[in-house]
Amino acid sequence: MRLKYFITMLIIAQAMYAQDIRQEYTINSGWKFKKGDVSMNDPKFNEPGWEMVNIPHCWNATDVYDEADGFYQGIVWYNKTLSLPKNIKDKKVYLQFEAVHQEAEVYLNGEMLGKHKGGYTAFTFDISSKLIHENDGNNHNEIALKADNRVNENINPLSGDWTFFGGIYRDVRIIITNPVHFNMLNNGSRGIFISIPTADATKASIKVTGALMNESQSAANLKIITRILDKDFKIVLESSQPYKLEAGKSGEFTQNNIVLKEPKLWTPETPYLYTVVSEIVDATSGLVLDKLTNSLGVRWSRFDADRGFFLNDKPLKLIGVCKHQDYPNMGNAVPDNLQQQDVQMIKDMGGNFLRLSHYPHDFSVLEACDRLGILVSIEIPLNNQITESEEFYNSCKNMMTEMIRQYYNHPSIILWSYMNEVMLRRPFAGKIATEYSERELQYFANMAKLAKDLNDIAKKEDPYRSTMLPMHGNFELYQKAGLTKIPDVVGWNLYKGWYSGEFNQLDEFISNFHKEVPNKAIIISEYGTGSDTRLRSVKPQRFDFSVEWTNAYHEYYLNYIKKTPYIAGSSVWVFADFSSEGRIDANPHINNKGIVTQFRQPKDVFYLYKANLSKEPFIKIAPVMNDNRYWLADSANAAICTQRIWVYTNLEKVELIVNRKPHDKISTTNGIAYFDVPFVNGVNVIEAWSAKEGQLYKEIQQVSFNIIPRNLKSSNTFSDILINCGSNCSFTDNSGQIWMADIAYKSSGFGYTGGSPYTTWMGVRLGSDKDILGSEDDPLFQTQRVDPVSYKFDVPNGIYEVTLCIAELQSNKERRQVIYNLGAGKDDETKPANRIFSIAINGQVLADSLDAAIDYGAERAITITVPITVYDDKGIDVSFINKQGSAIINGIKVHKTN
Ligand code: GCB
Ligand code: CA
Repeated sequence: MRLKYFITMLIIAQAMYAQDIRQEYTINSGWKFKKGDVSMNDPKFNEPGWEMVNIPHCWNATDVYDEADGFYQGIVWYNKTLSLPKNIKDKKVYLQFEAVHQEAEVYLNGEMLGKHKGGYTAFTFDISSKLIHENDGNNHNEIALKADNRVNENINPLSGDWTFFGGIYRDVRIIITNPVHFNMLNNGSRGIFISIPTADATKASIKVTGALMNESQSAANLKIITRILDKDFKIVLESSQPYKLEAGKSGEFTQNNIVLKEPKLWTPETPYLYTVVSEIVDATSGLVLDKLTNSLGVRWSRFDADRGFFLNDKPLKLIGVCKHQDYPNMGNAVPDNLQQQDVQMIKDMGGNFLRLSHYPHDFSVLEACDRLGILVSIEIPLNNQITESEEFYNSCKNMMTEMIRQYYNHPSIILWSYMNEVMLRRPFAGKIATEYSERELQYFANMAKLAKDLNDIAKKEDPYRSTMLPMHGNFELYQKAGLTKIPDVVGWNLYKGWYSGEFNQLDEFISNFHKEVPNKAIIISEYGTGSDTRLRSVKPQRFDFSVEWTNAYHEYYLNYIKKTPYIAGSSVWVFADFSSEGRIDANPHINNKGIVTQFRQPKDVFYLYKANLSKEPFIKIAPVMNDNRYWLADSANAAICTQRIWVYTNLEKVELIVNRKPHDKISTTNGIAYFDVPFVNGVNVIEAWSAKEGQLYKEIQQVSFNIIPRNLKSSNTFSDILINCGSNCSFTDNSGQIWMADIAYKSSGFGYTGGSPYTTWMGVRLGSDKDILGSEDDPLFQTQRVDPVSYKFDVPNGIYEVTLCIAELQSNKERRQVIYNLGAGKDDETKPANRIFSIAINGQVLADSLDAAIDYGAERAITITVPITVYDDKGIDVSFINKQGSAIINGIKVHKTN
């Protein structure tokens, strides 16, 4: 007995000498990949057809943006030769995947290791017994993985407004431990859970729980040691517990005698992190057998239905954003540094809250939140609806357990969330939305049961954090199903003033909810509007995707949120524009509600938030990304064009200097100061100055302005006129040309006579949500003027080119419904127009009996360019002649060639 023990120790000692306790490293390089299925009996890994890839990898990085409907959703295979260190026969070896979307079946040397369902959580296999060890001690083993990203009715999510990208898109790693080790097979978690059952400013009691295993041949006499290190990695506390474990057995442990005096508290301003080092030590030899480190932030939090959120007993308004994880050209295979850069940007903006939607994100995101002091809500991808099957319920519950265990030790997390807008799709809805059939009531009951189960899991796993259920703006439905009662916090996703209604319906909705359900804390878990930085408007309106409508919306919402004490927090939908393959907005396949673009360039509203939230003195001239402008002179004789600019700042007063002359000095309100600026033709230099405590802050923006004269004939400065027909927005196209908002004809100038803009959604929306084929300039073609008499241009004599842009928007082409667009599809946009018309320029018919839908195909961009010589001071007259139905025109350009 003694001898055996001695020998075991010797083996361990040697092993420890050879390598440091636990080895952990990624195996991301050099994988093979192939679309389609293979047979594990004869997988032909070495035959042609396999592509070499690295992890993170996503097989839909580009096909989600093309003009064809859909993207590759199906089976794929990965394969890799795994070279492990020599002589590890006596070790335990684990293979860990941080995420595979969404079903994975993993093999080692042809034998199945197991399956995993769900695309956003980690999973680990013990591969020790299946490894092949060669005689020389080398290890060459083969991993094969089958993945499938098709929607599966028994796995959540069933549907959603984001792309279900396939891939092994987060790190894959090998972990090698000694036979005595912390539990490696607890739902992909670290196996150790750190919590703070009680804390105040004078002391915090820390609890560490976990499990360990003795997979050696003999009983082990151990110590479990927990050390707490301060931020300089000095030990401030140590706790040790003797532990005996029989061979082949596993056991749990709890250490709750750890009391930290005068703890440094973790807050958004001072995100102080301690480090917890957990060790399993051989009691006899003193050798460390296993070791894990985790971060610890000492903080406690609660929600109050009337007074909002409290961190460490102090009120704190949570203000921040939601975020998806994709990046252009990468899909979901986004490197850690880019993910962390997002969190840094949110911090720089002054945000203190991040709702990780609609699924758990990469661990590196949480590390950044811990380090930077951003509070987090994290959720499982259960979205829109449920399947009433045990298998589905179990998939939800497993994901909830996996999520909580895997992310447990991140101090930044304050909310475990589940079920986003789960009443949005109502599979058993009757014709009248407010009437509920027996079947639907049954569905609601099943839904409530699942919500209750998920909430119970969260409470059982982690009694120290709160829960949230984010709902869409239909109070009655969630109330009816009993969902508003279940979580600690009700999240409201509200789009008043975007999908429906007016901005101020927000107040009505929230105050009504607070009255009806007075004991529930509220977070506005989503709010936002689409904006395409190519679209600008001086007459913004709902659903025009202009930057200006979005600015007005956020100004309203932010003010309301700030002043309403019972709103605990809010998260903008959404941090960055993101891929949603099935969505058709101004930029098809992209949801553009981001406050930064897909490439993370800030839009105006990013600075609105910064001006309101950040404490660092800051000043920014806006609109941003709009330094080329083009509009009419103020009057027939004027050489200037007056347009509004504004300054976002957290400083009190701003002085504006325009082209080196003082222009105006005004006080800021809610972070903004507005100025009307007289732009001159050519380059304009705008400076904004402010001062605080003797320090000067300034910003400079250059705007190059192209002023179009009101009287074209007397001018020799213009060369091009471009009009975005049927739209109030100016649009910058793919080649950088600016198409100005539609304009009525005035004598000696230019513009339309007759007709009206094409509207949908019963007149609410200008233009329509069609993916225009054959063009990147969708917004130009998504809006049009219907039944115009003519467009006239009173240009001087000369040689010109006229370009006509046309697309038939009305067709019965099969389309996928974007369910979020609640007003869509209700009018004649789905009926073919069957129109035939001719266009004449200065009396000469050039497009005779054009039937755009038949000649070119509906929803396809058509451009026709015609040369024309203007003499006799006739100008240009483009007239439309209806043959059947009404003529249309989507854009028109006049270019002077000499
Ligand atoms: C929502 C959903 C989110 C969508 C968003 C939108 O309510 O929760 O997934 O992307 O609205 O943009 O419509
Ligand atoms: Ca247009």
